[in-house]
Amino acid sequence: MTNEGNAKLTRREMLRTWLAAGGVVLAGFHELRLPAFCTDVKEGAFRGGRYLGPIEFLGEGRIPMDTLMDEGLDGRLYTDLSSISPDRPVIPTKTFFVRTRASTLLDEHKPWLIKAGGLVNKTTEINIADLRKMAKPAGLHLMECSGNVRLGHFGMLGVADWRGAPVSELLDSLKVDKAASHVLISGFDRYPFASFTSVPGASWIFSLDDLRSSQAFFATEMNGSDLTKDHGAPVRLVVPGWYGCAWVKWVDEITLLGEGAATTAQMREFAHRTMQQGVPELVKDYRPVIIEQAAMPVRVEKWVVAGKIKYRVHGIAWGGMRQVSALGIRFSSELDSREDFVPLDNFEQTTNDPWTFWTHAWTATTPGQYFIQLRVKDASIPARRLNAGYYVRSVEIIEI
Ligand SMILES: Nc1nc2c(c(=O)[nH]1)N[C@H]1C(S)=C(S)[C@@H](COP(=O)(O)O)O[C@H]1N2
Ligand SMILES: [Mo]
Repeated sequence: MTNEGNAKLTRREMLRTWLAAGGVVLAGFHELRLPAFCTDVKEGAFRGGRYLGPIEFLGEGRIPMDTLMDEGLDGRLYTDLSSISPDRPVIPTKTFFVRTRASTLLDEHKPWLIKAGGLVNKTTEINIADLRKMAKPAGLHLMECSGNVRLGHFGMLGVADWRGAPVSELLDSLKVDKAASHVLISGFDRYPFASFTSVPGASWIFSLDDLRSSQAFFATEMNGSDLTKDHGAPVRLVVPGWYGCAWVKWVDEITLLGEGAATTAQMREFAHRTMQQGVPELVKDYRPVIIEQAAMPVRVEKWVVAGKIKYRVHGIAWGGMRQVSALGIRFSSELDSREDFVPLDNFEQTTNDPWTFWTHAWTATTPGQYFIQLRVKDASIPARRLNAGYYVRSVEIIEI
């Protein structure tokens, strides 16, 4: 069974899982043929070397990856991020993570209407054809589930190429009252069965300013095709830079509200994961669910170069509002080590959204278990999750 909330493993649990899981796993031949392993090895520390295979991350569970599991509210697909590379920065729709599958009660082929009301001149219904007319290419954006868990190999994270209608344009067409400061956006939420893990209903209330500044849009297409049912067909909200919990799927209602609006059940459910202070009752006390700067390794490769074993770490950085010039990495045998972070070998961020790929060469000095941890050098950059160790991954090194 999958459980989004089950993110924390104690150190003892991790050690136990390691013992059960064993150490090094070599890749099948199909892995060895991936172009990503070959393109950039001409440069630097791995020139002339031979790739021996990937090392698996320990203590992350044995969940099937890239596979749709369960139904409805409990439906999940965890994306295997271990083979992503700069030449394929977009996750194909088929393996893009899913958190909550479409309800069997939902018929996306019936004429779909979005009810627009509240503090507007006149209550209206927006149809999909109108929305499609307003849609334009929106580019690559990253979505991460705020409950992106270690047990799912942090596979609730992905980048897609979107097309949609800007929220700001749609709001302008609605003749919004002066008194409106916020907007409730909600999605179809009727399911035939109760969930083991989630409260049904996805409604989020945004300030109008936040929606404008984030350049949010109502997406009708993903990766060049109409949205699939599980990803929110016929229309979902995309809020670039925000956690997925605000990217409402199957949008069927837009309601303009004033300052005093109360938070929705979903906002309250996600308060802890989105690092709010307590569980805010009022929307004005609920902070934007912006993804702060984060980074993690996605693949550790074992190489032999000039007769010596070397490790090549591939990773990603994502989130944040300001670009960072350097990221530090640390390989330590203790989670709370005092050792310093060293700058990543190859990291150059040109945008916060979507992700940035990086690599780093590492020679382990002794066999054993290592925690791989990253840190933003500039302490003024918000990175609470990263700094709290949320994305620490570990490997067992047998050969040095
Ligand atoms: N209507 C609706 N929209 C929803 C949800 C939901 O349960 N119902 N889940 C949200 C959460 S928590 C996430 S992380 C994203 C996941 O989108 P995906 O399944 O397309 O990856 O959708 C969001 N939109
Ligand atoms: Mo989520």
